Amino acid sequence: MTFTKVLIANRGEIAMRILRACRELGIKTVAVYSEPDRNAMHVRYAEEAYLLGPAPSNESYLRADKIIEIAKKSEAGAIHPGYGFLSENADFAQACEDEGITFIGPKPEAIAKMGDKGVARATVKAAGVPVVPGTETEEKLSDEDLLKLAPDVGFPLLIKATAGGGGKGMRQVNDLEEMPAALESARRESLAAFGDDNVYLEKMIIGARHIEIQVLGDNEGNIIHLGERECSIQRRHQKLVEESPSPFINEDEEFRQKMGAIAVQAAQAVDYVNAGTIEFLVDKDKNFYFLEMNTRLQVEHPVTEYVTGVDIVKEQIRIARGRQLGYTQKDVKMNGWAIECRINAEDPYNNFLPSTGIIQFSSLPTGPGVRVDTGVYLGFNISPYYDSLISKLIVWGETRGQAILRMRRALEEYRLVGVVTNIPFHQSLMEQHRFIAGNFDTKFVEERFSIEKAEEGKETNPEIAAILATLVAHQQTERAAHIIQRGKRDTSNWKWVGRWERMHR
Ligand code: MV4
Repeated sequence: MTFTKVLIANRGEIAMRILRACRELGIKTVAVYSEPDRNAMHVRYAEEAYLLGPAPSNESYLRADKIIEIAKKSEAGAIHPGYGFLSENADFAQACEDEGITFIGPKPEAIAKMGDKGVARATVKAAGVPVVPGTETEEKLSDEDLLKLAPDVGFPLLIKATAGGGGKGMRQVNDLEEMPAALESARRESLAAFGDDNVYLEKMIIGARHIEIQVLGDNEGNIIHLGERECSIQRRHQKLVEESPSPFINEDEEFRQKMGAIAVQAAQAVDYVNAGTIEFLVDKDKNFYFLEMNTRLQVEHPVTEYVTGVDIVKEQIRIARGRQLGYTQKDVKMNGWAIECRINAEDPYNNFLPSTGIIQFSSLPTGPGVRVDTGVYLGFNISPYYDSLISKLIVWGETRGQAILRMRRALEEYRLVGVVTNIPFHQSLMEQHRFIAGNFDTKFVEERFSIEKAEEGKETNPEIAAILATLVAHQQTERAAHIIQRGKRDTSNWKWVGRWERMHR
């Protein structure tokens, strides 16, 4: 269990994040890399680095065998998988265990159970966690079974891949007639993506938000939650902006603790150890349903770190070393507001087409309440082989309004030449009244927001900055004076935005 050297089986900003935690803890580090990453930041930062192979992931960062061999050769006692790649691969976690290497993450059994969405649903439901009504079996269901069950589930419904997650192999079905074709294409997509064509049905929850709860568990069975993250700002299942708290939950501490306790129950159902995330769909009436559990460190973990003060990566290492959690539930307090913008190498004016190129100039935002997690630097070549995430810009403010103003300032300071980024998208979003008002669901970016329209509007609505500033000042006064009672504050605060929204409809 104890180790003094960690191999980081990842690249980019998350490899850097983990390396930095190790450095602060006095843990020695081993990096692995693919050919195009030979000069990457994580390779330079680690004390040792080993080549895995050519660019494609299945010849490099997915090579479980090589990674374990390098860990043994370099005498790394533990492997941190980061996110993506091998992070949710139960066989890899098992292989580490078999070789006497600590996998910094949950047990293989927990990864496997949560990886099968049918098993995950059944397991958490049995533990008292609300799941979306739908088919309720761990058995394989034939088309015939599904056609029979569909009317009971009710329309519209969603066909989901058992092996899926993140929307792959998912189909919306509005009536029975659409079922056969949708089943066929969902199965085909799932087979191609996961080598498994098993599917199940869920009633479709309309107009829901995506809110997730961060959990931490140690080897003694203690599990706590670190509050929620709002992740509804996404496009094609790619999250773009995350925040904590959620504007939908903000002042409702009772609801937060209720969701948190349920998330802990879901984690307990699989004897969860280390950091994980329970995803929920939350409707307007605050009904919430378990969607899936991510059994890994997530991209958006920094917003939780900012508001709770917990270093999640250090906690992961502490847990993996067999120590007790450094916090009990009552130690966890949420303070202020954090927002993360994912800075991607993609063109927001051209259907978010990925862009590539060499970073010719880079100047990062700094100053109070600003954190940038990045894995690239001047001269680095953004290649098409991996995801398009260049960096994460995270800000903290006392209130949501302060955080938005700070994000606007930080986005303005951010300079990157050589590759097209989605920074203009984030700038437009931070000025959008529905975003400012916290009035959005998972369909917002795809159906209600267009950067082109937002920018057209900008010329005619130059007062947005002034309105935001007024709003923030108004919030500060209210906070100081305690005029508005707890729980009511949020709605009242945003009446300014509502007024402005009506003016410009
Ligand atoms: C849903 C849903 C509505 N009703 N399930 C998308 C990816 C996968 N994690 C689950 N997803 C959804 N499942 C029911 N029963 C809507 C979505 C969904 C969604 C969920 C989270 C974040 C963004 C989303 C975008 C579209 C659809």
